[in-house]
Amino acid sequence: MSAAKRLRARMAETGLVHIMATHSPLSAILAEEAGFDGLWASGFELSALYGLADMSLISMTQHLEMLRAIAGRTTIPIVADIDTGYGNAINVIHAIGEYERAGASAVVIEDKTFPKVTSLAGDGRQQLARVEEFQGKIEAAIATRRDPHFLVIARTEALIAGLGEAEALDRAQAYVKAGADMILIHSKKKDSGEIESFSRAWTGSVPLAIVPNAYPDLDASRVKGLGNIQMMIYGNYGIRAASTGLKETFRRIIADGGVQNVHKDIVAVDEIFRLQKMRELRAAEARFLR
Ligand code: SPV
Ligand code: MG
Repeated sequence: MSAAKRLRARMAETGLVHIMATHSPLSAILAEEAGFDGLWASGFELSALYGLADMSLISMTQHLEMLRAIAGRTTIPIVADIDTGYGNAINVIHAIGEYERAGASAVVIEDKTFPKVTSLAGDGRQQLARVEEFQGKIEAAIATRRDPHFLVIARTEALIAGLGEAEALDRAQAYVKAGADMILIHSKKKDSGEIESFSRAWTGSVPLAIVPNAYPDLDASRVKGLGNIQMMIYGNYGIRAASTGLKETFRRIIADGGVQNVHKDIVAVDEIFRLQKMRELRAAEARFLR
């Protein structure tokens, strides 16, 4: 069974899948071990990993390379954040082939214009593509996928752009007409009212995905009560958690004038060896090195 088929099966079985943001194979391994249903190959996280803003500055090649490395070290499905699809519908055709071959089970394409600005920036320039143009991208993605289970998720940024619920609903319905398997509805409001209202108003034939970054109080039990939402993507929690750990540890080493205190509070080298599968490699050494 393909990972994409497993992702669909898990959604059908549980009604809500939990997808964790990753920026590296190590963060992806930890997410899989923690029990997430899938991984989000986040553009925001990878941009931040490079010390860059999420403004179409990293290339498709950089993102693909990381996704390939993540896929090589994990088994759970990967949802790829391909931003605007790296150009027009022709670029989308190219991207879908590459991402599917690299090991993605799903892509999320957003209806902004290239180059995009990250959605959560307070005064970000949020320019949307024409509906027909974006429908062409969705149709191109559907026509290109090899595995029929590979999910094409259309993300509307209508609420992010301040265009209101009616425009968001119209766009979402237009994207379903173009063949989208799911709609990702994004909001940067600090309370979840906008998302809850959209979810209640949604009468489309496909389920919704959300990224509760700006409105963290909307947890799984409340999401289940809303109906319609079948995927929660924890969009920037991997890189924020990593930054928290690094920042505090680095601060303490400077303050303490050495590592004599922090070493007890961070994972031991043996734990990193485990994550690196050192034991298996040592066994292979014993077996094959002569
Ligand atoms: C990402 O993680 O790259 C996302 C989610 O697209 S957000 O940054 O909230 O737009
Ligand atoms: Mg993104």
